[in-house]
Amino acid sequence: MQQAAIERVRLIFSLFDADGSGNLEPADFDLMAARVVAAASDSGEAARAAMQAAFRNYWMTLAAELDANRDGQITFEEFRACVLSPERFDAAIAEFAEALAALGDPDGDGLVERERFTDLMTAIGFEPANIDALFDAFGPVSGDRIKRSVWISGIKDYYSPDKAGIAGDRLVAAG
Ligand SMILES: [Ca+2]
Ligand SMILES: [Ca+2]
Repeated sequence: MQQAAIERVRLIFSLFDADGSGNLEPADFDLMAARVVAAASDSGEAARAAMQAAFRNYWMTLAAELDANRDGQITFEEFRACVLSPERFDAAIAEFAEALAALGDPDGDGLVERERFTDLMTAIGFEPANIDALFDAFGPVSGDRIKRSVWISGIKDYYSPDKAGIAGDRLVAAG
């Protein structure tokens, strides 16, 4: 287990606790889905619906796999067990990654502009300096854009317990 992976898990838990209750509940995912979709108001209806579905499925996967005491909430102690069997979350994370990156690419050219990336990542709750550092780490091409596929891979790496020294660690670094 990489310490970096624990730090990534800790950060994502704090952000997913969108209502600040200290635990994850369905309401957190509804709240965050609404925020993220609001940041992509010019994306198509299907892409926005796919993002909401991805958040819902992600919660249902977490609840099924991690809510050890079946109280309908996931504590941090329960959540951190996700690193023990990451393969159980691969499908939900892939759906989430594809839906998010699709919102970042409303014109469908396979590239995501920095401003759009920043809007979406801000909606999730990441810090501005960390968002910029991550975008730079993703290797922007001409026009200050990153490949949608690179972002998707980056999200999957972020949730991979065995990965260290990845672009996504920029999100954990103190701004
Ligand atoms: Ca909560
Ligand atoms: Ca629980």
